[in-house]
Parts: sequence; structure tokens; C-alpha cells
Amino acid sequence: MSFDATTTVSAEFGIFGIPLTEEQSRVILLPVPWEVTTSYGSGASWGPSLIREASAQIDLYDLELGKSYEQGYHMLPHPVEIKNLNDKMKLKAQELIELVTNQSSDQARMDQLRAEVNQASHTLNEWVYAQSTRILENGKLLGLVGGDHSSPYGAIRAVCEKNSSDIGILHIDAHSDTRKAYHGFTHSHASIMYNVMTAPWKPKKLVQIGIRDFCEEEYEFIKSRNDIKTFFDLDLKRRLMNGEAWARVVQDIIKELPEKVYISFDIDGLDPAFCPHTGTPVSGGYSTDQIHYLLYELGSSGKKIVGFDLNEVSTGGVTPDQADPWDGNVGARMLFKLCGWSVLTNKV
Ligand SMILES: [Mn+2]
Repeated sequence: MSFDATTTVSAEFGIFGIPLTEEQSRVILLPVPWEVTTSYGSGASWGPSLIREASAQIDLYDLELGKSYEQGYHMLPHPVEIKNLNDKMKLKAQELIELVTNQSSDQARMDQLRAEVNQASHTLNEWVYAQSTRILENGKLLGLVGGDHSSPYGAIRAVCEKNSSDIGILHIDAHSDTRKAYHGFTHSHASIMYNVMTAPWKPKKLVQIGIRDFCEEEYEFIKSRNDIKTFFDLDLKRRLMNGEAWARVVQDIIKELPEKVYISFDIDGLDPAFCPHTGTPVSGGYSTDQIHYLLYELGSSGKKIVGFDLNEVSTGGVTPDQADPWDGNVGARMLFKLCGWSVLTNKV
């Protein structure tokens, strides 16, 4: 399908200025404005809006991806009801965090808040699962745009179920996200990979890269599982500092993955210079070039990208019109690469 790439579309729908409908597009992006359990910086619920706005300035032709965009990328409309639920429940989560931090003795109130927040997370997961299932059943390629890192749980479930769990997750993140619960929230952004790897539909393998902030309980969990391979940031950086090429490191990462790959990309896996307003930045991490190269090698390896998410791109708490556009700019470019490789590894 061809179209005039100079046509502009409203910022309210679509992505990258591509004037194609959901029906006409191969890649469907599901925006999830959710950050109920975020504990530190806020603004991830504005991530999809921020990225959508920044995406219009990306030149569609790409040396690696060619004219993949002609197959169509479409982002669904901003789900207002999800954002409203997020705003309401985030206040409750914050009240609970405050009570816990102040060692409150009001157990009844804390139990009630925890139950309400966990119920809201369940509602969100069911909504994301239903949306993702619908997109996949229509024969489309799925990408989810968060939101904090709890948002893709339902999408990962849908992709795992569709592929009989015969997939690996490539998880790019500063954090391991394998906490059993965080602040008593079972579906916290810090627990997504624990929840995924303990689900009945869990994927065959979890391959983590960039991990540099985790607690001992998470380390023990990772070590106890032979279906989790973690490339700690420290180890990868030592190899680079000893003169090894990134190309070689990347081959070792790709080797760990099965033939079908779901990418879960927390933007804080990057050096915070590329995502200064993300909720829980950690020094270290990767350049966009290093990740572009990883995606290029993965996309050229013969493996198939069966779904992806990009999460934790944030405004830093302000509304998108007041935000530093840099976070959205980097996020939009990463999203464009993910869309392109997803199309290129799923030839029709
Ligand atoms: Mn994460």
C-alpha cells in the first residue's frame, strides 16, 4: 500500500503522520495511559500522548527498515476511561504508600486501599488482554505503548497464549522487575516479570539485558530459574571495557532467545541521557545506537518478533504540552524501529 507521506493527520489518532486506519494497517499500537503503582517519578501515563505527538516529525524512510511503514502503523485512540481510572486509583495508591511509609496503625484503611488498587490493576489487565486478543485475532501485529511497566501484562498473556507459550521475552530494562509485590501491590510496575514468569501461560524463556537495580530477593529468584537468563549491565559493560565488541555481546544475547520473540522495552534500560524524565532512572545503560544495533541483528537473525511493548516514557509529571519533548522524541524513534522490525520479521 502506498500513500503520500507528507499528508498530516490529527494528533488525536494515528502515529508517525501515517494517514491509515486500523483496518488498513499491519501494526496496531495500543496506548495504555497507566501509572497507578509508580512510586517515584510520575508522568508515564502521558507516555502514549507524548510519543504520539513527537512521532509526527520522524522521516518515514529508514536505511534499515526501507519502506516497511507502507504496510501501515496505526495507534488506537487515547482510551479516556483508562486514563480516568488511572488518575482516580493513583491517588489511592499514593495514600497507601504514604500510610506504609509513615508506619500507620490504620490497618483497615491500608487493607481497603490495597484491595481497591489490586482490583483496578486486574481491571486494567483484563482490558489490555481483551484489546490485545482482538488485535491478534484480526491478524495484525501488536505493539503496546505504556504506561508504566505493569501495563503490558495482558498483552504478554495474549501473545503467549496465541503462540502456545513457545516464545522468549527480550526484556530491556534497568530493573529486573521480578519483585513478588511492591508496596503490597501484586501488579506493580516492579513485578511484571515475576508475574509473567509465574503465570500458567508463561513464556519458554525470559532474557533480560541492562539490569542494574534489583534487590536480593529478585537476584535469588532469577538464579533459581533456568528459564531466566539475565545479562547484568555490570557484566556487559565489563566485557565492553575489556575491548570486546558490542557485536559479539549482541550475538550472545540473541543466542539465548527461541525463534519467536516478544520485546518488552522499558525505556529506562537506556542511559538516562536518552530518557531524563522516566520514573525510576538509573545511571548506566545503553545508547540508542546500541539498541538499534541489537534490534538490527535480532531482526536479521531469522527470528520472528511476535509482539512488543515500549513503556515508562514519561513527561516527568507534567502534561504533554508542558513536557520536555526529548523523551517523546527518543521514544517515538524506538517505537518506529520496533514497528519496522516487527513487519520485516513477519513477511507475508
Ligand atoms: Mn521495568
